[in-house]
Amino acid sequence: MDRTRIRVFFKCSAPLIFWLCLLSTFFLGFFWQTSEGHWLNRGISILCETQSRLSRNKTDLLDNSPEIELPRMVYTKAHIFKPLRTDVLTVTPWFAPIVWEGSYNLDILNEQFRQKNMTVGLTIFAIKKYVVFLQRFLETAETYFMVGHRVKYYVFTDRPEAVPNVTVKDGREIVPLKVQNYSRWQEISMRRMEIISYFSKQRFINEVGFLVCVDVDMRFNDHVGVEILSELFDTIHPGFYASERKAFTYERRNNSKAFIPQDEGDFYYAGGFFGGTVDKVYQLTKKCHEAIMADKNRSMEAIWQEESHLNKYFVYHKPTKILSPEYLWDNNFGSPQFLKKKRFLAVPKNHAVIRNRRNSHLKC
Ligand code: UD2
Repeated sequence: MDRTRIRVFFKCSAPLIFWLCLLSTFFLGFFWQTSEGHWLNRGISILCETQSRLSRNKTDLLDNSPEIELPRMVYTKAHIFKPLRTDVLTVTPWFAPIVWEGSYNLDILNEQFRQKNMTVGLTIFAIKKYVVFLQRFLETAETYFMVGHRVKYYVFTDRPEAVPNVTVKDGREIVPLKVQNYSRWQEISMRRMEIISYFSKQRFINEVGFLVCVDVDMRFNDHVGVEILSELFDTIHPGFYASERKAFTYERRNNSKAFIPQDEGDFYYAGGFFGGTVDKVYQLTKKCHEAIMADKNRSMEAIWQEESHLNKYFVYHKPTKILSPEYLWDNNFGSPQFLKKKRFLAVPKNHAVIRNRRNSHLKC
């Protein structure tokens, strides 16, 4: 618009603007008079009330936040010049601990967790033939998983009647939850994200403090306890703990939502053992599910299904704790020296029988 046009525009619309302002002042004055400013006062007082209720809630939180106070405990003190492990990385550059045997004091962690009075939820999926893994999984979990703490085993299955009747200790419970099955194993594996996010909102948030989400074709072989718990954690995949970035089997097609460029990424995380607080697991699984569906709408499936999306998520939402491969091992990878414990082991399975699939993970 040139200057002359602007001038003409203002000349024409000035009287209109004038009358509009006059009218609004009149109506405002009228309402103020009749309601004695009531509606405005009320608005302001609601705002103030909400504000003060919020700050009161915060103050209440300050006074009532639970205190964790340890009893007298006798243990060998840490020494600044004697790192607990010298052969492996025990903290990431963003200060998340990496959990290895010998890097923590379980008595302190157990006492702290006990005082929080929380239940841990363990999610497993046993759909179609995978129900055969349940008996051994649950029995070994009773021996090694969160011993001395309250646990809910959430068993998602299409065959609740096939969930074995394993005896569990006091404070522990097996909760079969019926879900549909899918014809492709890839779909079953990926849908875990959708189901975990749905149940986090519907149920888990009211029942447990932490969620641990694992594969079912596994067995516990040694202690797995509260040392794993944190806001958001995952496990370093046993096939890639010493690999360079370029060897990670991240999704490399840039039109997939799981795409990770060659120069990004910290570790290759396993899809078979992750967890955190319910809100953080909800965020993670929801986002992964949405990304999976977005790929599906473009007729794409990430190279390692939800594991690829999980790895993408962790590039931009750094885990607050990382579990070493002690927490997810496969004897096909041997017994390297740094591995003091094999806590959670893959059960050898005949892929051709249990489902048709490739074996390339093992080769990497
Ligand atoms: C890897 C990952 C797995 C997942 C998958 C995606 C590890 C140790 N495992 O496992 O978490 O990311 O790759 O490709 O990193 N399931 C059923 N019924 C079926 C098929 C699968 O219940 O018919 C469930 C079951 O809980 C199983 C899980 O899905 O443990 C993953 O499937 P898998 O263990 O056969 O996949 P795998 O071994 O390649």
